[in-house]
Amino acid sequence: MTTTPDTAALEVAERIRAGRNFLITSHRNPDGDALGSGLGLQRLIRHLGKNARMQVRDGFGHALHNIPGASEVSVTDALPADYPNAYDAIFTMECPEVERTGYQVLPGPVVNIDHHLGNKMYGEINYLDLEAPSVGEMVMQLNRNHLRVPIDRETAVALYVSLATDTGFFRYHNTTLRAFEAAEELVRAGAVPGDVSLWINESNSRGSIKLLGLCLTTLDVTPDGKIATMQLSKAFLADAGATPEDTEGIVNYGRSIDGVLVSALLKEIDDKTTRVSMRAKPGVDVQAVASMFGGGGHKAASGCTMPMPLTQAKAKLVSILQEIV
Ligand SMILES: [Mn+2]
Repeated sequence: MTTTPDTAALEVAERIRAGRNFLITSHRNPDGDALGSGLGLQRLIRHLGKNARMQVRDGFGHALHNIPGASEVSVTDALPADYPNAYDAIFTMECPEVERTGYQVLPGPVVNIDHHLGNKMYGEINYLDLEAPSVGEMVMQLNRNHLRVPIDRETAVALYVSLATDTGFFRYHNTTLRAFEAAEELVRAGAVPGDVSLWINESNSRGSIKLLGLCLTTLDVTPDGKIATMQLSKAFLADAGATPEDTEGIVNYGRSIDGVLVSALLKEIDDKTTRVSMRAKPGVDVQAVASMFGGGGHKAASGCTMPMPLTQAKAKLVSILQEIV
């Protein structure tokens, strides 16, 4: 029997209706979709008179603190002591592998909600929809078809953040009719796109812009013009007065160059470990490259950790990328 996204959504709705106490989490280094989808779901569950709260393993930048409910999200290393017994479900938003949560959620009543290719289906319920522009939009489908809670302004803003950030503010190829239909519903419910854009796109920290400047000085494009790499050595963070969250988005600058098909940012973790973020234009699948090193993501945006120093990782990565572009 094949499970369609909507039959899985029905199972999720039944689980919510039957229960009363829920935990919500997402991946490490949570982004706009992680937090927006989780906080949107939290508000819908609370509207049904049930308890839901969100916790994540890592902190997040001040822009995302503008999402309604973000100040209530607990950033903590461990699940509550009463997990799993006291909970009817834990929702793992946007996590293709269970390890991405940074928590020991298994064994437990896990509801896996995600739109990434290659999701490992580790949940008791796996609500997966590869066509969804964002996981927040999947929460909207769950609500529209099954929960039927009126979406208030705060919920709309949280879900709009998920949609806008995952589509690159309606620029990427996941900016489908579905994405605009979701946007229409959220704007009708009170989300103000200009406000969200101001606090996401135009409230960078000084450290993040200084860090971007340092990384841009390392920009290297292969002779064929197709692969751009940048490096982020450990010293850059201190020199720029930046935090780890300030590295977000830097990799996109390489992809924005005319003719470049793949951009990679190589981050020095220590002298034996390099973290790689990759972004691709359509036609190139960086997820396939990330998976060679145990990483994941999707075709256009993926990441992995390479067990070697930065310089060696760069040479190895470029040679692999040259074979696929
Ligand atoms: Mn997403």
